[in-house]
Amino acid sequence: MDLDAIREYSALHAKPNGLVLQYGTAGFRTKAEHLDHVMFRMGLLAVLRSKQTKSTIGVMVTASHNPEEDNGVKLVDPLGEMLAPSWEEHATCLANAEEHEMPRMLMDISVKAAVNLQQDAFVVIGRDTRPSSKKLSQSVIDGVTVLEGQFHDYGLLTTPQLHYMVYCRNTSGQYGKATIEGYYEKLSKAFMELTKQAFCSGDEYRSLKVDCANGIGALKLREMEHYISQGLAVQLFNDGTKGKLNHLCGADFVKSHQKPPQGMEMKSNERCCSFDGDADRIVYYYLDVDGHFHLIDGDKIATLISSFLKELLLEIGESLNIGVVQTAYANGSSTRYLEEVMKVPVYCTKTGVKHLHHKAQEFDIGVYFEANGHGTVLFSKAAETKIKLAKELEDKKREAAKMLENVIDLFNQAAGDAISDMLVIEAILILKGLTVQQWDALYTDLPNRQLKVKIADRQVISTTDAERQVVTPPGLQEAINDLVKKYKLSRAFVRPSGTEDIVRVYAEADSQENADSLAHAVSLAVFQLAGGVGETPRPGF
Ligand code: NG1
Ligand code: ZN
Repeated sequence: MDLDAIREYSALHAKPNGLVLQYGTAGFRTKAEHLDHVMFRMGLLAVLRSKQTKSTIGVMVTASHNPEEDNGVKLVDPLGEMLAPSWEEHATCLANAEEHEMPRMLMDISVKAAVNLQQDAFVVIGRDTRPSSKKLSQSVIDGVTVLEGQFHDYGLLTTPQLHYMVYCRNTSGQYGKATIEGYYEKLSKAFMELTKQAFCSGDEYRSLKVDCANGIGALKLREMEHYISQGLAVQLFNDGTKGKLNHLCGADFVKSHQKPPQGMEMKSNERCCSFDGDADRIVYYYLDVDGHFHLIDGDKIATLISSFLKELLLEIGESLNIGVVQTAYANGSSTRYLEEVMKVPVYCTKTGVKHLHHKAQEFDIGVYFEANGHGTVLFSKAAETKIKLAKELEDKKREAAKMLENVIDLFNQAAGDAISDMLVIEAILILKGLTVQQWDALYTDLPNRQLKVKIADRQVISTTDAERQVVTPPGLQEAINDLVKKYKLSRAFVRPSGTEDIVRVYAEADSQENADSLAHAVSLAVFQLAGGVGETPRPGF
């Protein structure tokens, strides 16, 4: 390690004194202007991680659904997974080291993690469409270069596309070609093969309106359009030519406000969906004939997909176990429907896809989705082998096995991917001849409300039981219990956000009015018992 060179280059990406950031649920995320040093240092860290794992490591520059002025960075581990927890700690230490301590910190990490500094390193880099992303990704490259790592800059990519590239490169191309064309070819081939067996693919299914959040999803869907145009015509809205990224549009806006994005022309009963700013989340929705808005969130996506997979498994007659993984934000109706009607086991983990992903790996087929539309399906190697073998069986079983193989290819198994998820959903709707209303009617969501509360130090709130119960501060859980008792079909929980400096409050109840009122009452309890700052939460939202 050439410490003098590191010091010299680091000075060009100097850390503002006293700034402290945390590698959270989605890497580092804050205002773009505070991130230059973090990017440079993540370039350095990616090189160490690559040397240690003897694999290609990814670095993605994005702040997903957060405002355009924000940015962020996260590292992608060899199999397209989120960074290992011990390295999240190294990332936090390295990002927060004051300028003069940084080279020593880098040395400490390589000793602690037993990195062989002689090993070659390779890093791939992707970025979203934020105005700040290009310069910030250049700072990542500076970090990689000063440690003499090799790199490939993919430029503009969706987050899941970068995960895909990392996975392909570390599996010697077996999973697919590590190029953007490779990604489009793999997904579109599986989609076209899966849907060609459909009897009814009338006009109703041909066209889908997509709100791209004014982000990278628009560019990438446009590139992909002609690969899938025989099966699906996508009509893009909020494609970034006019509006601001994630502003009044995108999956997060639609899910949290429970209303259509701006800039989208919706007619009644038309199938519409929204991506988020880096295209790893998707939610569907439509307006009914009375003009009422219906949201189809990640929970209903998981339900549609798992019921389809269960049917195919029955057809091939294989006893593969299937499980659905959710978080506490999953609507109570979805959990009940999955367990009681579909008889599928459901598990709850902490928020953040890395937790869901980890749990989903315990099943032959693990379906995981956050309510906000971030998720995918994981197939174990054993499941893939059994499905492959089933192709040798009699006709009907063979057809089901072939379909399952296409589903495996369609899902970006490296990460939740709005484009993959969209294609799987569209294929299922076509194959089953389901309209968006029929899909929505599987069950009725319990009315719910999510709120944010500002407190002095969100770390004073600690939780247990997959974040459904508060441990500290004392008295808060008791207060929530008492409030919940006042409403029917009610549930509420609070947890500190991992991506924003706030506490999130979630409540559901038998009516929207009651869900709103419970959420407000819980917000007040948080404000009073956990050190609220600023204005006292008011009713309404
Ligand atoms: P936080 O800010 O920790 O609640 C949010 C989402 C997560 C996940 C991460 C990463 C909710 C309630 N939380 O996390 O599900 O997507 O961002 O982007 O939607
Ligand atoms: Zn995202």
